[in-house]
Amino acid sequence: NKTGFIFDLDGVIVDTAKYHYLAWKKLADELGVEFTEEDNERFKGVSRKRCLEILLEMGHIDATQQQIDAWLFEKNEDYLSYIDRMDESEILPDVPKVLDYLKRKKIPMALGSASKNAEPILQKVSLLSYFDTIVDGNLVTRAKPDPEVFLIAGKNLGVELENCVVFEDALAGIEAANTAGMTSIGIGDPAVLLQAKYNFTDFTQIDFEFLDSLIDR
Ligand code: G16
Ligand code: MG
Repeated sequence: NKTGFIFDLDGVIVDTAKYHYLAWKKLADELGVEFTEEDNERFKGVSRKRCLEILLEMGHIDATQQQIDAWLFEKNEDYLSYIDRMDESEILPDVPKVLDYLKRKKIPMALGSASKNAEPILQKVSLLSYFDTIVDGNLVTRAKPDPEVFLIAGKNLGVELENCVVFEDALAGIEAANTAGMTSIGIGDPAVLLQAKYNFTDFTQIDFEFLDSLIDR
């Protein structure tokens, strides 16, 4: 039975959350909305559009669609200015070790992200070639915890859903993977990612033996 691996982007492969935060913070300041790093936790894994909705709710701000589109554009332009400066040094610890190992074993791999900027980011950090399919915010209409992103990824990989393994750092992503009937692996705080089948603080905690146990089922 063929196994496939699906990786979330932000919080799993790179820490772009810090750049999302800076860009949202700038917009929040302009709008006079208080926005802390703790608030930013709620934005992880959530689509850009939904993030702005939450921000406007926080500030009790009503806006026209035209204003909303302008703010979404502005936030993204600011975010892209940070992305533009990214390089390999921003890959999270031991991610290449795991990607290399799976690639050598010819295991199909997908990216499953809510971001519309997933491809340029992977290109910036030189990891694009590892993935057989990129399923991102440009393809997906229903945000995590809806399983759509992972269902498309599994289909594109040609792997049965129960043979897909998902790495996720967000609670909504773990829920999405579980709903899809996939094996969920939480990357981050185990106290937060309670519903994950397995949990690791980061990829340095994952060894080849564990990866083999997922492959040979
Ligand atoms: C990422 C981030 C979210 C961000 C979303 C959309 O998701 O975690 O904070 O809001 O992408 O990003 P963009 O504005 O680039 O379309 P993931 O699924 O990679 O964790
Ligand atoms: Mg994430």
